[in-house]
Amino acid sequence: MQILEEVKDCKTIGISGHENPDGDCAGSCLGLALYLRKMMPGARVDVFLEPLREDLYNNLPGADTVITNFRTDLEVYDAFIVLDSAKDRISGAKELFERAEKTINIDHHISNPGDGMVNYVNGSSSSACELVYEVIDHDQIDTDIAQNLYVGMVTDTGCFRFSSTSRKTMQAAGELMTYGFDFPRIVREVYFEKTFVQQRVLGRALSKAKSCLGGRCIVSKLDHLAITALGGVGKDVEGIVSALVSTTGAHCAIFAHERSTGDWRVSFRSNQIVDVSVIAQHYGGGGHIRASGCTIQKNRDITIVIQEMVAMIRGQLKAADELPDDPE
Ligand SMILES: [Mn+2]
Repeated sequence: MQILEEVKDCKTIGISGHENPDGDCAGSCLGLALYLRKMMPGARVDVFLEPLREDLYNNLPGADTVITNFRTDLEVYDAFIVLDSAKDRISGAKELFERAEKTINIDHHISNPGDGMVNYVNGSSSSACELVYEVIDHDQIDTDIAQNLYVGMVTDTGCFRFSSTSRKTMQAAGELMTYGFDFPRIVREVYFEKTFVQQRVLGRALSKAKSCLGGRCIVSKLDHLAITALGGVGKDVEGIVSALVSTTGAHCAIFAHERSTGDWRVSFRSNQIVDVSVIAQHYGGGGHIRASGCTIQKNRDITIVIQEMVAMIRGQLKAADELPDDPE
């Protein structure tokens, strides 16, 4: 892959990724930045991202160099590289990208049209970090670069569980592991750990869960008061719907939580058969076949809306002949 040949004569390079940066976004930006700083010591390489979550900040070498206010004294960068995103989701970096002399876009989202003058978009790749690994010279990788790329692969593959995980992913991750960073601790901190408040909110959601359609659909909801009473805020419900769908016999799960505005955010997950994107779209939301979401306005009765959603899932399961006894 010759894509980095494009920047070899550049003196100033900007790098950015999507808003609300996750492990893959931040890991790919920082991994590539550390690599370019090493390979091109005369060049200036600036990374622009929204502030990183604490667990990522603590585990991604170079995180302290990220420019989080998107301010720079440079009018125009010689090259600007966007990773793990199209240009429409890079918040404050969009103008810098559009003004740059040369633009490069590297991404693994199939929906990305390729927003750079040079593009490397591969929808079958597990992560942007796997793509960065492909385009850099492996002889120049060091521990800090390896750690950044490893974090992105771990987080975007759900710890090497999702179907996007390939032999190539595992081979790259296996190679990166040999650089000697403390991967058990890092994986625990960036992937498995929850705050005490998040654990208690999860526990509340699990204890309130209902089993529908003979155990094929698991449903739970938390109103705003239930979350705040445990000291939680909106982001503390992340991961709850995944926990619900990890129930033996479940095809899918629905989790709804009330926002401070009174609106309800509903998340769907599906293991197989059920296409939850259709259900989210019916309510004005969107997403993928196996993961989607929508917002229900506060003037609607959420209990009745969820009953309608379960009825739609019943229809899909019956059509697929997966509900032979049609239990209530
Ligand atoms: Mn990604």
